[in-house]
Amino acid sequence: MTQHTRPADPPTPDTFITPVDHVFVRTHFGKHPELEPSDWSLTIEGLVDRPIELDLPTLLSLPRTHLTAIHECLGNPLHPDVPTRAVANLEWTGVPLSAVLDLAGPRPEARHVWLEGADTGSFADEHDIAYLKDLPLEQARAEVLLATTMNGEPLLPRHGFPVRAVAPRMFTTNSVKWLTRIVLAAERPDHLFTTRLYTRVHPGEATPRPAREIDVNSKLLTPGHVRAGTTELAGRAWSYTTVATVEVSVDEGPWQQAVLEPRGTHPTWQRFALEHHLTPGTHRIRSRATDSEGRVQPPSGARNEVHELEITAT
Ligand SMILES: Nc1nc2c(c(=O)[nH]1)N[C@H]1C(S)=C(S)[C@@H](COP(=O)(O)O)O[C@H]1N2
Ligand SMILES: [Mo]
Repeated sequence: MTQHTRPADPPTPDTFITPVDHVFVRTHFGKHPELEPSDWSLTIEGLVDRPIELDLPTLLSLPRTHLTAIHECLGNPLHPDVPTRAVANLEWTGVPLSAVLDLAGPRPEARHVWLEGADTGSFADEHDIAYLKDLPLEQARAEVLLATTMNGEPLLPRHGFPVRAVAPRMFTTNSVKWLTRIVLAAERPDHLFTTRLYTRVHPGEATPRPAREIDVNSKLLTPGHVRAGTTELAGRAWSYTTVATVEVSVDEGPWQQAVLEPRGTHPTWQRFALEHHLTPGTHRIRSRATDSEGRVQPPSGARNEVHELEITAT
């Protein structure tokens, strides 16, 4: 997977919306399609009463809604347990997927929505494949947007212009860019990106599950150099649900409860901060979030393990 070197962090821990030029970019096939708005169309087919092909003006004539949501890459699907913390918090405008599905009329046997992008290529020794993902129909109906703007601007080509799916509260692998085809089906598609990669065996379970709902996680965003004395150790925490507490530990010291910003109705990240007196020298800072369902970041060995940062106070 091409991992562009664009910084994934916002400029400061106070930044709520990540500026577009700080948003990470992921493309499995190493290049992104340049789609002309006049050539773009979206087909909705499969188990529907009325298969349709929508052009962009028709899509844009439908009512649009706003969403602010965390945007988090699972990481390299070949190494799903390695922490990467590629994360952003973004504002989207788009047409609810449910409105577009209603135009086609899913049949009662339809259980899954397949979302396919216009990009094709090779990945993990498979060739000439498309980028395809799927979601349970009910979940897709409830939450997914067909987004046309990011942070109030038309999507950039690298982020899926002219239309991408946004599946809030799920790993961003599910948010298919350059969306051109939707299929309603009774079954999940058997495909590299649906059943072979992007699946995880959860602790205590035997069968892998698709990587959808994001984990509880946090990221310290304090700069690497700070002034010695009382300073604020701050960052952002997020989860599939609301984050309930964040604790910070300095130099193996006890976990101390940070001040945590409440979350609004949208599935965004939350700011946390702890005031601490730092002596001159190097310090090891760690953060650990717990969500409202009691899920806690594990100490190690997981993609959402406790975040650790070394900072120098002078
Ligand atoms: N069509 C298509 N959609 C895609 C991908 C892709 O390679 N092709 N990558 C997915 C992955 S793994 C991630 S993390 C996000 C990245 O979105 P971004 O590049 O806009 O940040 O796009 C997702 N949607
Ligand atoms: Mo990703």
